[in-house]
Amino acid sequence: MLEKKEIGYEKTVLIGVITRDQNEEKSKEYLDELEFLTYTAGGEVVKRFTQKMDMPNPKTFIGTGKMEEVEAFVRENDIGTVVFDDELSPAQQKNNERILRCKIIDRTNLILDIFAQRAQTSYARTQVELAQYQYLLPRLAGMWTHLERQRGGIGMRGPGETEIETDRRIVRDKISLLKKKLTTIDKQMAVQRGNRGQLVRVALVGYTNVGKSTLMNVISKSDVFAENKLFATLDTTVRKVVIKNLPFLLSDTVGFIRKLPTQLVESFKSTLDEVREADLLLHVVDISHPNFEDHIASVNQILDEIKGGDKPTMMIFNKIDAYTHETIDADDLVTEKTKIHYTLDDWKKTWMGKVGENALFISAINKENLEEFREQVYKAVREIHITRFPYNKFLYQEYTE
Ligand SMILES: Nc1nc2c(ncn2[C@@H]2O[C@H](COP(=O)(O)OP(=O)(O)OP(=O)(O)O)[C@@H](O)[C@H]2O)c(=O)[nH]1
Ligand SMILES: [Mg+2]
Repeated sequence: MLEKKEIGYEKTVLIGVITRDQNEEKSKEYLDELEFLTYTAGGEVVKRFTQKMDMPNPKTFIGTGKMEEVEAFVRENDIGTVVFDDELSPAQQKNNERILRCKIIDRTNLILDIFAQRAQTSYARTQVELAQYQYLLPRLAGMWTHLERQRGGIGMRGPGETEIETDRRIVRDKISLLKKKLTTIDKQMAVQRGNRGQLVRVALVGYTNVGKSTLMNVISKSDVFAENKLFATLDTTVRKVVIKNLPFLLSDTVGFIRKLPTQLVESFKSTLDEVREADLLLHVVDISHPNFEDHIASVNQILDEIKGGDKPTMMIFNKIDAYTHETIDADDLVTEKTKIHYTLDDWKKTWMGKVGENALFISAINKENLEEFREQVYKAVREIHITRFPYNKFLYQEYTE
């Protein structure tokens, strides 16, 4: 009889640093996110190592002493993968592989790997493949050896599985081929977008896992894959939504993340065109996440990068059902009130209040406040529609109660 094989999560160790601009708390937040990424890619985090330092060691990134500690742990616990939160130079990558004798990947690599795993359509696959080759090119010198690459698992999916003997030239050829392929698809996509007529276009944007697809599903009755993992959605879905009697197009697209690899932003250009060409953005935020303000900043930064930063935008604070805050006892006169103590009402008095009607607080799961959401989106879309088609009587008839 065949031995029953356990398909478990790959045992993984995380490595992060504490620096002058990245204090202990920040470092922990980053590692929390890295752990979620690792889990999404199929890894189980067994231990985290952090080191205080101001300059990374050019040879191994972390210091020699720390490296010995990690090595001992990797040996004793049969660790398959070590994930660094920061990008490693090709030399550091190579040295660390030699010392630790296991797979060494960094954040960028991990994100690319998740994208490779998640890419459904040939379009998304081509985009991810291009990004992976671009990541690979400067690192070819430090590549894993033949056997190691055949092991598979995290960080090993996508190109490279079959093309172990790649050299720079082959990779460069591959990159230009993929670029050509993408240009062809991009043209088709542009035509498709053009064919959608002149309906107002609204795009859901936001950090990964904030509930964009869930919201898309509840307001368009569609069935977009939503899951509590990062980057559940890679391909853009566009649905026609009608509120009252005003039709418009709503698109759900790839989520953003801090330090989204530039290779990915570039290769997902066309996917992101949906955002660039939208008339209105719905910036969805997971208000129950402790770092939601950082998330907003990362999303805004990426929007600026893809030149979508100056569009009319509504802020949709989602997951209000899951929002929690700490409380201060009435007789506690020492503890100072900080953001962790804010109630939703306190938050509404901060910068959020200044966003005015364009800030909405909802729960997509519990369908809380969706009526108000519809009403506000309706108003905003109507505004754009009327400006665009002052005389148009076909697409839009004035709604009367
Ligand atoms: N508690 C709570 N959970 C929610 C809410 N909306 C979505 N979720 C959950 O959040 C997780 C992520 O939801 P998705 O809709 O996949 O998020 P997304 O923004 O599309 O994520 P990506 O496609 O990965 O960028 C899922 O487990 C949802 O069930 C909400 O209002 N409240
Ligand atoms: Mg999604």
